[in-house]
Amino acid sequence: MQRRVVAEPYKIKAVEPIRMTSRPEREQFMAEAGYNTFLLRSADCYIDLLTDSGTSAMSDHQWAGLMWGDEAYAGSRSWLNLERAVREVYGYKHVVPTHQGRGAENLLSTITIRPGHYIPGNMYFTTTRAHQERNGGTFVDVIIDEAHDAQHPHPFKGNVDVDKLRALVGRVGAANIPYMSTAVTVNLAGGQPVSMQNLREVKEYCAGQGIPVMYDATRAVENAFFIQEREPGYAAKSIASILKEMMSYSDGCTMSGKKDCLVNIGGFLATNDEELYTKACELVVVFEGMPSYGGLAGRDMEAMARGIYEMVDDDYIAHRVGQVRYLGHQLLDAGVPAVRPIGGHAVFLDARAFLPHLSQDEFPAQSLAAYLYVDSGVRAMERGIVSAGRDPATGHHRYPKLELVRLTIPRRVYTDRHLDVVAGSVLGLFEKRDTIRGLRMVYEPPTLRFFTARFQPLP
Ligand code: PLI
Repeated sequence: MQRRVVAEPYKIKAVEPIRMTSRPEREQFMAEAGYNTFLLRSADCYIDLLTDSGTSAMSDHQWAGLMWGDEAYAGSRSWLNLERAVREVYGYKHVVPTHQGRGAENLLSTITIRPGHYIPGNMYFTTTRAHQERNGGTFVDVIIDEAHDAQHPHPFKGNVDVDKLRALVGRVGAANIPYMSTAVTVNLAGGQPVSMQNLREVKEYCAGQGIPVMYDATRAVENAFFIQEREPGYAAKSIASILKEMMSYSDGCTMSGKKDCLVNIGGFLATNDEELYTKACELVVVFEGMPSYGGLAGRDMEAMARGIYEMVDDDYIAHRVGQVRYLGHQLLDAGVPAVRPIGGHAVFLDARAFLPHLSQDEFPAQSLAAYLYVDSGVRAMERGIVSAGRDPATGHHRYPKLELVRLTIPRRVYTDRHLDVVAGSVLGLFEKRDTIRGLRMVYEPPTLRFFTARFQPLP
């Protein structure tokens, strides 16, 4: 008898055609793009798993919200709806809208970080660290060691190691730490969650030291799902109530609405701190716009407000994470090395283990992503040495332990059948992995190099 399956908690109302290209075409496109998947045209990608950022399919209710958006320069109804949604669903007092997550990171970093400051965080994220460094700060990784081990099965691999945090405070002093930066979930660790217990402990410790806790809440709903699934005492609680409790152990957050909030653009800074809020309102007008639109059209704020209520639907989030897992387990079951446990937004191939014959200087993850595109038109993203960039102090490459290719699943966009195609292509490459060669970098921009760097194949 067939096992009961859980299908998508939505049906399809509009479709966007996609096109398969020929292998010679893809070889040419990849060469023209300098072996950097960021530089491909989307029309040339059959299944686009570059990112889950801004690539979600909006609901009919959100699309209706676009038409309903209030485009008034000041005091727009859509802004008030967004403010209310953030207050109700996340529980913060104050909201400052921004054009996307890095706009909020810019506000937070510019307001709080001074040269000589240290910012502890549970693994770096590219744009977050770039803003910390731009303001003279130094990022310090205080994630648990297990997070750097692709194969470790820890259920909450995003957890902060409170001893590492304590050691940093002992070394540099709490006065030199403007805030603790906690990401829920941790993107570059593989979309790994932080437990409620850890969030509570970190807040308790930081409160004792007078250090504010700021979340990167970009994928906090996915984190809430893992807490519901894995942490004792949470199985019967709703995603909405778990999210609220998570947020209660922070003083505020930066947010890229392009992920959890199911929109194509948008973000915000939220906080319970009056002084940070006042300063953010003063600064946002310089970079983004009035504190009542922050670089967003009224329709974008309306769509984000509606997305915020949709994202905490228990069926939606269970399906979303389940679909990522559906792909991940096909690969793991066939022996393909990927980060375990499978995270919330993506399957991360372990390029070190996949291509043990390549050194990290030969950019194994960058190369594997290029081969995958040429094989099947599937676009993935490097998350390894190229993304890690150079140490500003020494100018040398940073060598992250995790050398990964991210297969990122957009929300409500692809069917399981598309993911079967992806799995088939990865499995085919795994069978002939010995033939995969490395790359050399021929162009490198000074910051966030992964976006525009160019490569050539090694002989
Ligand atoms: O792309 P933004 O500026 O809306 O958000 C920046 C950002 C902040 N934090 C985290 C955890 C992110 O994942 C993030 C953006 N992520 C992208 C673009 C991604 O492809 O993962």
